[in-house]
This record gives sequence, C-alpha cells and structure tokens, in this order.
Amino acid sequence: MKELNKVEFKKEVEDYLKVLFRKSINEADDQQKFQAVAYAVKDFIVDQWMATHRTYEEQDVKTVYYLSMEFLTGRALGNIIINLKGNQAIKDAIEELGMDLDVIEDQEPDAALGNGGLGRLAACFLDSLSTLGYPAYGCGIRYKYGMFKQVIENGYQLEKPDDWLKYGNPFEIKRPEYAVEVKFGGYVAIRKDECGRDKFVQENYQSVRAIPYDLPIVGYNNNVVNTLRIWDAEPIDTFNLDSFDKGDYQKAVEQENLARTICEVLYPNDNHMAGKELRLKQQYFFVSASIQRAVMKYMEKHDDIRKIHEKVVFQLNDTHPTVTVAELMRILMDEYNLSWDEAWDVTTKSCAYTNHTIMSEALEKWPLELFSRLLPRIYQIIEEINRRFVLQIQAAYPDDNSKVEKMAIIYDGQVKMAHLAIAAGFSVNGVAKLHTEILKHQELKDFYEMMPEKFNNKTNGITQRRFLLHGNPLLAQWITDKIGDDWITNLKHINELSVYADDELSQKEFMNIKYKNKVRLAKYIKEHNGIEVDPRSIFDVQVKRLHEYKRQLLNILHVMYLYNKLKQNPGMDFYPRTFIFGAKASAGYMRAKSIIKLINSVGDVINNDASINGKIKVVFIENYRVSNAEIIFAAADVSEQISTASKEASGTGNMKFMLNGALTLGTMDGANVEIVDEVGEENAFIFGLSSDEVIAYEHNGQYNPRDIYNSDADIRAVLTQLVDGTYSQGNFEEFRDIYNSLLDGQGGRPDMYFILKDFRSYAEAQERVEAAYKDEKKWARSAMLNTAKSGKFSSDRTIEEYAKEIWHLDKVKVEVTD
Ligand code: 26Y
Repeated sequence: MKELNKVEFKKEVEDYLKVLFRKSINEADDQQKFQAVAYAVKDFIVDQWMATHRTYEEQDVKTVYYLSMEFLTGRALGNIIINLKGNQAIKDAIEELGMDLDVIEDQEPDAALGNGGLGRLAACFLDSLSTLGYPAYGCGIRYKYGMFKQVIENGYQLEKPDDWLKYGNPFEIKRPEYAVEVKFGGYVAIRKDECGRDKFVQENYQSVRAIPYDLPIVGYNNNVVNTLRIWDAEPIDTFNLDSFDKGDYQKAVEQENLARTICEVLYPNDNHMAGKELRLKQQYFFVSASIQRAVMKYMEKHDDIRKIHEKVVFQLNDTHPTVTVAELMRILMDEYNLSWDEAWDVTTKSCAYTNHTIMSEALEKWPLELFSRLLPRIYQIIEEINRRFVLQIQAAYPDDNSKVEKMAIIYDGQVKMAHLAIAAGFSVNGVAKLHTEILKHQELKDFYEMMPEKFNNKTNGITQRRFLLHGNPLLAQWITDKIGDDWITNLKHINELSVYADDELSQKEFMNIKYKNKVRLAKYIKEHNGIEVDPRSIFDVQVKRLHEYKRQLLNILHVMYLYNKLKQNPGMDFYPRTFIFGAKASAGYMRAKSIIKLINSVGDVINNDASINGKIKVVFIENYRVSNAEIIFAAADVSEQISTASKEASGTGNMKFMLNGALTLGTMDGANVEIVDEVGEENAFIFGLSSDEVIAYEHNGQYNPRDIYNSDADIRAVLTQLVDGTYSQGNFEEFRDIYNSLLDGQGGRPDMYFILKDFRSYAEAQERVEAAYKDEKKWARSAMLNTAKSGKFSSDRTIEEYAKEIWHLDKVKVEVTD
C-alpha cells in the first residue's frame, strides 16, 4: 500500500481550496474545507483506481455486475479514510491545518440512494467486494434526490427534498465517453437487414442518453478500488431544426421531459409496490444502459459473444432489475444475431436473482398494457420466454393445470417479475436460513419443486469497517488492543474476545466504552431533539423503516403499558429506560405515519410527566439515516428486532447492534434465528409466536384479537387510551385507525401482525431485560459475547459465499506502480 504523506496531503488541501474556491484555509467555510479534503483524498485513490482496472484488463478477470435500484452508501469520506488506513496521517494533517476531522466529515451529505435494508446491503456488499479483491461493478441510478429528509413537526413526519448534489459530489467522475442510448415506446417492426435476414427493430420510439458517473469503492488496505456506476439521463440531442421541420416539435419536448424526469427521485417505498410507470422507466433505463455497457466492454477484448457468461455475471438485487433478462436476450438476438436458443443459453448462465421479501405487497407485477406500451420489444421477448416456460411446466406436470396458473410469467393480465427472474436465473437465493426455507416450502414452493437446484441461501452480513471501525472507534481500538487487528478483514477473529467475557476488568472496560458511546448519543439527542436523557438508563433502541410488520406499534404500546404500571404504582422497582426510535415512513403510508405520531405523542406525555422522575424517556430520532445510525448502534444496550415471525427476510440492523455489544430482544425471525444460534439463547431475549405458528394462523384464520382485548385488562386499558384522548389532547380520532386495525381490520384481518397475540410474551421478555441489566457483570458478559460471536455476520463472509457458490470469481491482487 502506498503511504499517505502528511506534508503532501496538507499542500493538496490548500491547493484545492485555492483552485476550487479562491480561498485560503482561514477564509474557507466548513463545506469548502470538506470539498478540498475530499478532492485531496480522491487524488490519492485515483492511482489505485486506475491500477485496479489495469489489472482487471491484464488478467481478463470475470466480473460481477451487482444491479440494484438502490445503493444506500451514506457518507464516503470517513469510510474511504479508514479503508486507506489513513486515519492517523489524515487526522494529523487536518489538525495541523487547524481543522477537525469530525467536523469535516459532518459536512458531507449522506448518499441516500436507497430506502433501507436492501439498499444498505448493496453498499455493504460493494465494500466487501473491494476488500476481498473481487472484480465488481455496482450498477444503479444517480437519483437527483435521494431518500427524503424527515422533519418532525408537531409529532408528524414531513418530507423534505434531499438535495444531496447541491454542492456537487467531489468523489464522482462523469464518463460521457461511455454514454449509451435507451429507447422507450414506439412499436416493433420487422425489417430486412443487409444480409436479407428478418430483424426486429423498434421504431417511432422516444429515447434518452444515459450518462454514467463513477464512484470509487475503496477496499481495506489492499489497493483495490472497484466502481459504483450510477446513470444519469440527458436529452438525446437538444432541439434541432430537423425536428421542427418534420413537425416533431411535440416529440422533441417529450423526449426532453423524459430525460429530465427519469432520474429525478428515488421512490421512497420500502417493501411496497406502487406500480408507477416512471418506476418501470427507471428500471429499464439503468438496466439497459448497464447491460449495453457490459456487453460492449466484453466485446472490446473478446470476439465470441456466446461466451460472455465466462467473464460476466449479473446479480439481480430483488426483482427490480429483472428486465435484465429480456434486455440481454434482445441485445444478443437483435444486435449480435444469436438464435433464441443460443441467446437463452448465455442469458440463463449469466443472471442470478436474490429475493429479499415475502411480503405480498412487495412483489412486482406490471400490467400488460403498461409494460407492452413502454417496452414493446422487451415485452415480445418476455411473451416468448413465458410461452416456452409454460410448455416446460406442462411437460413437468401434465395432469396439473393449477401449476401454470401459479407459475406462469404472464398471467391475469400481469407480468410477474419474480417468476421471470426464477425462470431465467441460474440461482435463486434467500437472505437468511429461515427466509430461504420459507421461500422453498411456502412462497416459491412450486418453483422449488420444479427446479430445486437453483435454490440456495446466502445469509446477509454487514461491513464491520463502517459499523465498528468507523462508527465505534473506542470499541474498535479496545478490541485491537486485546486481540490485534485481524478482525478488520476477517471478523471470525473477533471470537478471540470470548476469553475476556468473564474477566471483570475487561467487563468494566467494555461497559465503560458503552457508557461513553451513550454519552455521545445523549449529546446528539439533546442537540437534535432537545430531550435530556440519562446515559445510565437502559438504551432500548428500534431503528429501521416504519412498517406494520416490523411492529414499532408493539414497542410503543408496551411503553404505554409500562407507564400505566408506573403511574399506578409509583414506588415499584423500575430500572430507568430510554426508548429510542428512528424510522421513516413512506410518504403515502398513512398508518405508518400515524404510528410515528403516536410515538411522538406518547413521548410528549411521558417525558413531561415529572411524577415518574424521568424513569421512562421516549425519543424519536428525526431523519434516521446511515450517518446517525453509526452513532446509534454504538450506544445501544437493547436491540429491538420484533417483527412478526416469518415477515422479516433477514434484517441487518440486528447484526450491527450485535457487533456493537447490544443484546437482541426479538422474535425467531429472519437472521435473528442465526444470531441466537451464534450467541446462545441465554445472551438474548426471545419471545413470541414462531414463524410456523404465524403461518398456521394465517391459514386457519383462528386468531381473534378481540378475545385478548376482552380477557386482558391491561391491554384493554392501553388500547382504550388510543381513542380516549390520553395522547391526543382530547382528540378521539387521532389514533382511531390504529385502534381499528388491531380490533376490526377494516376489510383485512384484524391485527394482521399479531401484536396483541405477542404482547404478553413481549412484556415478559422486557421484564427479563430489566432483571438482566440489574446484574451488571452478567450483562457485561452477555454484551461482550454478542460482539465476540458476531463473526458470522460480516458481509465479507456473505460475499465469499456469493463469489464461490454463485459467481465463481477469482480474487485479484493489485500493485500500484508510480
Ligand atoms: C417498490 C418495491 C417493489 C420495493 C422497494 C423496496 C420492494 C422492496 C423494497 C425493499 C426491500 C427491502 O429492503 N428488503 C429488506 O432486505 C434486507 C436485505 O436483504 C433484509 O435484511 C430485510 O429483512 C428486508 O426487509
């Protein structure tokens, strides 16, 4: 690794301030200083970036293209610095320039090009790919506005635009030389080519120019810099006189508008399909651009397109980029003259699909009318894929007509993207053991029975470099002092901490670091929420997207219940608790927004009730995002992972908490199951229905929340408080919808997510939490063991599995020569 030279680096920062802003250090503001530092860092990594790509070309490596509508990368600067192992040199340089690295890092807006789990997973995967030395491109969209900024006003969520590019992005490089054209609409005509063959050509279409911007993904201490390539759209050419002459003025305007709108904004829906036309345009836009470029790049160095799968593999991050399948077929057949069978052979050897959810409302299905109008050629190809797939189903199940109904790609007037991905992909994976089992035996049962060899599990992981080394520097240093720094690139080593779990001095040190991190978070909360919280209280944290299945409602109802108990019995034994929430709700998800309001309203009442002596505090952290997540995970005692069993495919926040020494309070859902396997049930708090029980109730309809309401006075009291104005200044209607959802279900099933059913079990688990926390040594031991046993949950492990079992990639070593 090239060493970072402090003196040179300082000079670069000063030079950039001059060149970019015509300012000296003393005149520049913090944002300008950030920009200058970022450019100086970019300067340093660009040699590695070039060397990496030179090496890839020389060795003609196989490359994975990770196609994703979302990359929730967060801030880049701090992460790049730690991956360069340049923390100290750069910190010193910056200090000598009279600046503070934390302040500089704080100037960078989060790149929030994602909603939640799926987008953040993609970002962790890129970090691991680079650190492990695997050739990879991330392919996505350069949204002008990322995930909205959440502002809480009066307890309600408001959405503000996230203008993350306002000051420009110092890390990106625009690559107009790689621009490609992407076509929409029109019709498909059959024309003769120069050899007299029939050709399918799209005519009378509208098109845009896709322009890539490259972002560096820096590996840890290994010279490897992969590329996250995000596409922007520009008009194909500005109004030319031709168009006016031909009377195509209207079309020219429409094309301009198309280019302007496509990359405008990230859809803020998590696990919910809205079916918007513009979203399908976004999907085809970035897929077509990425696949065209991948094919061109391959053909620059090879001559037989029939072998592209030997050098290229496309991983589809959920169904969102599934048009990849048809786009690749189109290019192979229409542009490279392959036959259907040849093209299908290549396509089915190069596409693999990851499923991230079983929530039915998240499954992508597009109306035929919309799909065929927008993507006429792609639609034709999918029709033919479907025709052949249906024949295959019928051949496999000649006596069972229901199989076609359940498995066809086109059915009921819709294109079913998951079915397409499964039919065409060579691999279908779930993201945690339990999730994959549910896919195989419930949701995708028919597909599994027909094509069992495609199905496999890849349990998710997270990068310890961002979520421990960067986010929790005190703990990171302590760990390194104890066991050395191998854990940074091989998290299995963190298990060596286990021997310290019973050592009282180590326990004290560990909990002392936790305390300091709680003080840091308390300060953040004071600054951002104006709420005073006691760092000696239990920090009980639930941060994730707001969704009914994630059951933030269970958490806050339990807080209401505890408060009632405390009011009835002020002298009761009660360990002070700070309940911390952070969550964005999709802008149109009314019930989710109402739950945010409830959390804030309950907080208002409880936090201002002097009679309980601050024993309970409720904090809603505004605008939860990657940058404040790092601070939150480091400070948590209790990790709330309380989804209805079977609903959370994996979860990844659960892993970040564990890594930072929080104890899981959770259901046996998603990766919680594997967390408990690793750390032991005695070091977690498990409660609630199992996934089998939930699924059984869903089938037999035997659950009636009214029975619980009628028989349990405490629960009845809490529910009544939703509609008697206790938390809404006398407004009985404010939380009526939440109340109804639990007891009436309005058309749907009442209490679909089994909140009342799991309530007692949850409350009892919470009592165990309190009892455990009171035993300081025991808690410290458990907390340390959580960190020590988190080795499995590194995204490095996950990526090794993908690389070996799905992608078949080789690792590359990169040398930088000056
Ligand atoms: C618009 C619609 C089609 C849609 C948009 C976003 C559908 C789904 C999503 C996002 C899904 C998602 O984030 N799923 C989460 O993926 C994580 C990474 O695998 C899992 O840990 C988590 O359990 C799952 O909910």
